[in-house]
Amino acid sequence: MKKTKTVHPKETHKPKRAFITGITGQDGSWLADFLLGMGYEVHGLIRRASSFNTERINHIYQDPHIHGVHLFLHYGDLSDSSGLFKLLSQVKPDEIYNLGAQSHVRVSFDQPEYTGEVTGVGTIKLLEAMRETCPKARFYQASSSELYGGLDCPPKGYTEKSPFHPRSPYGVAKLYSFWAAKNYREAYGLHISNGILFNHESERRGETFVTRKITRAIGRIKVGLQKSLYLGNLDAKRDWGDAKEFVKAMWMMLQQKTADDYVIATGKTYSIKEFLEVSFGYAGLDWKKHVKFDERYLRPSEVDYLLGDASKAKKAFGWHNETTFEQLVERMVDHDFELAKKEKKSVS
Ligand code: NAP
Ligand code: G4F
Repeated sequence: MKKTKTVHPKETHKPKRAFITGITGQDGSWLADFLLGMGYEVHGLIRRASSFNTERINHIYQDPHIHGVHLFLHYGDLSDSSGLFKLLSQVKPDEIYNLGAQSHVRVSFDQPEYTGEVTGVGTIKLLEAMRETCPKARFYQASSSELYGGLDCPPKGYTEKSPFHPRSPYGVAKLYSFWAAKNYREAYGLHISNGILFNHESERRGETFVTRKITRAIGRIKVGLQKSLYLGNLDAKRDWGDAKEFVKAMWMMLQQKTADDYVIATGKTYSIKEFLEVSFGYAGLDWKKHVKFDERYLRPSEVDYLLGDASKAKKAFGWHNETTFEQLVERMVDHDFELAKKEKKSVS
């Protein structure tokens, strides 16, 4: 990838400070790994829960009593504006990454109002806190290809100029956040960028999203812990990339002199059926013998087709994906086979 002109934080005396909402999620955990590797001091917002929700970041967590710690976790919630305000005034970050969200599209139909509160209005709460307490910070908003809705896709994929037509309460909430971010950039001259990211997956993907649901099932079928896998619509197509590579694009956006909006995608699209063929095939299994249909996984309105064109990001800061679809699938299958073996051991 082309190098950006930014000075590497490790080369400066004072480390740059980042604040991440959603640090316990797939992207937040990869981004924290990446920023710590770049010498950043990382502050993450975590939700108080009655059970541990920090599994994805346990490997980088250090006891705060130890000298020289670079990762700090703070309790908070995107619905709690006074808490966000207090936190940002204490932390005074150089960069803010807003990744926190109720991010499941199917669930957003069951919890539309809650999704609107967190995934939509939560963003404006954070933007207001930034405007009041640290207006010089740079802000990344986790926008989504769900904004496009899968209709009238140009042959090379959706671009930053394509019209939006969200097809779920999640998409509608993300649309609100997209425009809130853009409006705060225009109205107040703040450095705020939207990353319009197409689907990105990894071995840290939540287990109810379709790719990880499939690779988890493959591992469990292989070791004899499961026989069938229940899925919904197998014909939808997604532009699936590697989450590890996608979080780097978030950082690259914030290193640009001027804030802007960028599509991040691989430019290739595959159906759920194709994902099943490649993943089950790699594991030496026939998906047709295991996959069953369950209508509860259908959505009242579906996004049938997603393909993204990331030419603008490539031209501006040299981002492009490297991991192929097959490499990503194989990495996830391998990981989840190992996980299933451990699971099997613990129950036998
Ligand atoms: P994820 O794994 O579902 O993580 C979501 C994160 O948000 C978790 O850390 C979660 O905390 C946190 N969160 C949920 N509700 C919150 C609240 N009320 N206050 C504060 N934090 C809250 O999602 P992801 O895949 O990492 O995606 C990161 C962001 O990118 C999300 O905004 C998502 O909508 C967006 N996005 C994702 C993709 C994709 O393909 N992955 C594509 C485009 C955009 P808990 O761990 O406590 O649940
Ligand atoms: O894996 P999914 O749930 O991801 P979806 O709906 O594309 O949303 C993800 O990507 C968005 C970016 O485009 C993000 F903004 C969002 O936060 C999230 O990360 O579903 C993918 C496809 C859908 O067409 C769905 O109908 O898989 C289909 N599918 C078929 N059976 C299923 C299932 N999806 C899930 N989750 N579970 C199933 O059993």
